[in-house]
Amino acid sequence: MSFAAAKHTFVQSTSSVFANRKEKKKKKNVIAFSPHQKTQKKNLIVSAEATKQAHEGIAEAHESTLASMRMTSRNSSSSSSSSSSGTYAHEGIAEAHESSLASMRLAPARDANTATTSRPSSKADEKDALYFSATCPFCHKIWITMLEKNISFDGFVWEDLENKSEAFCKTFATGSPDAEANPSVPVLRLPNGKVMVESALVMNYFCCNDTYPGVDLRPKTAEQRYDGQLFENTFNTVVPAFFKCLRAKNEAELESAISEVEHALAKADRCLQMNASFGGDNGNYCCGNQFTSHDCATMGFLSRLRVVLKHYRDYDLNNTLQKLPWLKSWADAVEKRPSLLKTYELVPGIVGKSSVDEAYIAHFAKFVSWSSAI
Ligand SMILES: N[C@@H](CCC(=O)N[C@@H](CS)C(=O)NCC(=O)O)C(=O)O
Repeated sequence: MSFAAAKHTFVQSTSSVFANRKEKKKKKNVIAFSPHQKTQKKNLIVSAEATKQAHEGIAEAHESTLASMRMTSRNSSSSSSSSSSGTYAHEGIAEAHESSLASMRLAPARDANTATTSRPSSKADEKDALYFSATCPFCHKIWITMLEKNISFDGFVWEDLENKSEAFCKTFATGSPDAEANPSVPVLRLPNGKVMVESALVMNYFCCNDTYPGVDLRPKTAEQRYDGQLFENTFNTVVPAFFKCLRAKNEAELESAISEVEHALAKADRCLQMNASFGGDNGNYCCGNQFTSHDCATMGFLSRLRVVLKHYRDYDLNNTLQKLPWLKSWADAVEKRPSLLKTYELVPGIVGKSSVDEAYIAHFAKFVSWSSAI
């Protein structure tokens, strides 16, 4: 199918998606989380039992990684930050990036009063720490990467985002370019005290570091690197649109946000169509037959679109994928990866939910204020 034809079908399908949604709106009420459920989530503490289950379910090579995972201490009185606003650092990143490019100029000289030559410091204590959330889609990139590369890592610190530990908040402030920002996972602290933030960068640290040889997830050729990165950047424009869907306050806002989701996915589909290495006998990963970090950086978001938007907004990702054949082939390929399936298997035990879907739905509850009666 040519792109023009696919696009035409896509536009048609978009209107029928809305028609279907309006139909269903009369039939079903979206379940919004009650204040009681929210409180329960707030008080969530990963139990020793859940941790044990996670240990038991782990693949052999990854066993030692999770075997020593530890929860941080919960000293709420000294915690310097609250996450009740539900801020996602990634949200609106496309716009933020655009405006930061637009305003890129020589930085003004620092005012003598504010200039500093000292560095923010983090105590080196000979121990890696990766502050993490099992349901966070950004952390998911790193988790998949580590499983794919068979990285044995004993520094996981599973953060409860509703009750952030002091150690996490301090470490984030040490490494973030914006020390005042709401602390977000993932954050990696190395034994020498260096702190890294931003999931894509931490993921690449694990991909490019010879300490973790494993399978090479970097595309083999420069052209494939281009194609993989173009796909990753383009696919990830769905992220702010996804949050807009959740935050929508009325039907009109929701429809516009859903159009943005569909548009982002149509662009990702087009990237694959334009990529000569992709499809059929060439293989259905975004760089063709080689599974790469660009797949790791994107595939975890499919389940959020599928499960979370279905639950809160009655949006059916499968309907959209039917109209986007290249993206569907990619989704079919990456969603079979044992690494991804392993994370799905482990999530419920780590966060104390009965299924991975329930865990993801709970993770995003705080973003949904308007309950569309779909
Ligand atoms: N751009 C960041 C986004 C990270 C992010 O938004 N993480 C969420 C969890 S999925 C978070 O920690 N939010 C802070 C909060 O909930 O208070 C990245 O890619 O690492």
